[in-house]
Amino acid sequence: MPDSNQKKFKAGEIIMAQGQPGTSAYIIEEGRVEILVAHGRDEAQSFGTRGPGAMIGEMSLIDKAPRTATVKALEDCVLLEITEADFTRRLEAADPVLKMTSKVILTRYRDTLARSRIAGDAQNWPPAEAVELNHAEESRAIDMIKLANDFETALHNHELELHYQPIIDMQSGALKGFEALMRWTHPDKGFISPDVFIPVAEESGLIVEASKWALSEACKALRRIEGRAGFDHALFMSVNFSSRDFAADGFVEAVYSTLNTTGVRPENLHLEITERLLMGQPENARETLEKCKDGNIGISIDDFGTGFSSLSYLHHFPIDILKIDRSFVMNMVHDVKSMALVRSIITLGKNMGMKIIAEGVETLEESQILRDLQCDLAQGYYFAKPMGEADIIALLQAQDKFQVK
Ligand code: G
Ligand code: G
Ligand code: MN
Repeated sequence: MPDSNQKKFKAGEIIMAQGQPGTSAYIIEEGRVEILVAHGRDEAQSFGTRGPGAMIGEMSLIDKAPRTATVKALEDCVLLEITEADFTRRLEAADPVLKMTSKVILTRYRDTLARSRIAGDAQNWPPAEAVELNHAEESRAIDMIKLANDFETALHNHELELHYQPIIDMQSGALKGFEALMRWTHPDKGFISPDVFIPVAEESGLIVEASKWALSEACKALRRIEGRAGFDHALFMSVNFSSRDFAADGFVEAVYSTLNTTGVRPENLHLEITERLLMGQPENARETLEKCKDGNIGISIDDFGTGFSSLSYLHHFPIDILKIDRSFVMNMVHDVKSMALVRSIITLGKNMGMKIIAEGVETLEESQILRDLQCDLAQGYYFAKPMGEADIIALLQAQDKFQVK
């Protein structure tokens, strides 16, 4: 269904009539309209005119209550219709805080009009307080704002920590690098899963600051780990980034600056991003990735295969590594379709000159299968869970090889 239908009105036609129920707002594409408001039995008064780019009838987007004004076409008009259904669908997809705010503003606007009697006979509207409370109760906004505020405090109070999960070479069993994963221990609520706080951090925009911290911390940790375990510029660190990070000003410059100050070589940093990021802002992502690629930074696609994207995008971006989502790895032993997918991703990636990392390897059997399929690298609980820096150093001092077959 198209988002907005074009509607045409001839000069002199009434587009909406005061007192009638409304179900659409319009954006004026061409022409001018006049806004007329009548009080009781008095003759309608002009409230002014509106031209191209203006929106009319917006309050009906929240409810179907009566139009507060009559709008008449002064010239032939072309309008883009935004139906209540279009708006509701968009609002459902929006950040809960934005959603609640838009509803409250529109409700309060209507209430103000009613109280000032500008809009004439408005006795039938429910009191704004009741409607607004309803918006608040039905929305996730309150929980989200609280969690976002707590997350901001966490960032400044060092409640966030990084854990590092080893990534293993499937031929030699050698440890080649790590994925840095954010961990948050809330002072009252205890451990909070990244599946809960990462979306909140993304929606509030706090992820940008959190990612900067994670990048810098992960790079510093990599140098410390290498120093303590006797590796020199031999291991890589993979850091997760969200689309918010990519959209932020100066992202690439900040990454290079962190590499400079920490002494990590660009080829030993991998940016881990999702297919969704690439699909969501393809041109911006491409430019950003090209700039990273020019300096030899690695690019990995996380959760590969779950983004229901077309494969044609793969050659559009400078991608080095595909990470097979753990759902396929977990199911491949029992499910022929998952096995076929794992096999196809490995073949596809290799044919395109990429390396493959399998995620979520939990058993020796899975490791053996992946090795036979020529998968380059793997991570998962079978080899090692994500762990703190001290545990990683202890692990590396005790062993630098893992059993893969
Ligand atoms: O670590 P697991 O614990 O459950 O992580 C869940 C999800 O959160 C993973 O998909 C992981 O990529 C994401 N995640 C973990 N740490 C970070 C981070 O530092 N930045 C971003 N953007 N996502 C992260
Ligand atoms: O960004 P990504 O979705 O790749 O995040 C990796 C997530 O997978 C982390 O939450 C990590 O803790 C988790 N993980 C890593 N290895 C395993 C595994 O073997 N099994 C399962 N179930 N989860 C894993
Ligand atoms: Mn990841």
